[in-house]
Amino acid sequence: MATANLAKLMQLICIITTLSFLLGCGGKSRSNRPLDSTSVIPHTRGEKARARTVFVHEDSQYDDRGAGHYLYPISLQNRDGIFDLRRFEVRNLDRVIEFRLDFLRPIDTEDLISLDRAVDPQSITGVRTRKGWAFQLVDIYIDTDRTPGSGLTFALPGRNVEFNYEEAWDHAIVLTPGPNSDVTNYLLERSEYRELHNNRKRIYVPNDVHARHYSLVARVPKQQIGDPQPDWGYQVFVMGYDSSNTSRNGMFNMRVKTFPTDNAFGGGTDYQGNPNIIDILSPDKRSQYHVLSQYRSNPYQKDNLLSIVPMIYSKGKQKTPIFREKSIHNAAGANSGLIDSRYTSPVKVRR
Ligand SMILES: [Ca+2]
Ligand SMILES: [Ca+2]
Repeated sequence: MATANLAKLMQLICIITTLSFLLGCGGKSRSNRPLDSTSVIPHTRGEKARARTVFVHEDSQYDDRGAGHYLYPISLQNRDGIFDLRRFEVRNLDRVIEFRLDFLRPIDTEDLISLDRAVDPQSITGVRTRKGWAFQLVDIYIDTDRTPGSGLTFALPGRNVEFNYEEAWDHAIVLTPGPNSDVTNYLLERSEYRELHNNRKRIYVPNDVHARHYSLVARVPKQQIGDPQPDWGYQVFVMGYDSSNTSRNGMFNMRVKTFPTDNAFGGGTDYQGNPNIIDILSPDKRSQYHVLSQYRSNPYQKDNLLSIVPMIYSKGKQKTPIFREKSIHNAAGANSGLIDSRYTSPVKVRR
């Protein structure tokens, strides 16, 4: 009798398991997509009820081409999409602000590219992937006070872009797959970037950063940057990581040159003027290519003009930012071929 009951029970468990498995599977296509906004990552579960999204930006797909024609490094050409940001979300938790970046392709947790080993023999030991990802370097810039001229208008070294005076950033967060101390030491030791050195407290390299299947998730204590407000502006740069780039104009970003190499993107120039950024927050592909291609790159660095990248603001919660004509399109009209005077007036070259 007891055996018969047990058999029935086992049968019931089997049916329930099968049903829940079938209901849980949303088909093949879902498994290829990044987690959606309702997904709960394990370490936020306890705080889910209090979690509050203060900013969301859905970025274009297939715009991991920087200024429009950038090509992946030869060593990463079979990993198309790993630098393509799909979604950026900022959440206000109890004592921390959480930044979540979803990419088009899964995050590589191991650095298996032989090139990287050649560049950095230490990577064989797993040093570079100890945080769970290998190839993406990310800057997040935040304008917290919305006060023209308050904050910094230059980007971190090697990014080769600037911000508008009206949209100067107050805080930057750097997500590096390498040791945090590499960045903090760089900021501390490179006194030739005097303004950057003096403002190094504005730049935060979080310890609490994790790679998920398609995402990088970083948490920053509010005491570092304050309580997030709905009118804060954000910009995100997705770059390749190059542990060896600590040159005069470089801070662990992979360079974009004329032709791709194993350790550089292609589609830029062999000088120092083109942005070394592969994806930014942009209303669409076209506006991104337009913004990032407003540069002049010369053998003589003083003649260079850097692209000016707009901040993205969202007054309401969870709204895709409005297309901001004045900042993003050139004033003369996108099709005229003329460059907005903002881009051609002299720009101070900051070293
Ligand atoms: Ca994108
Ligand atoms: Ca973009």
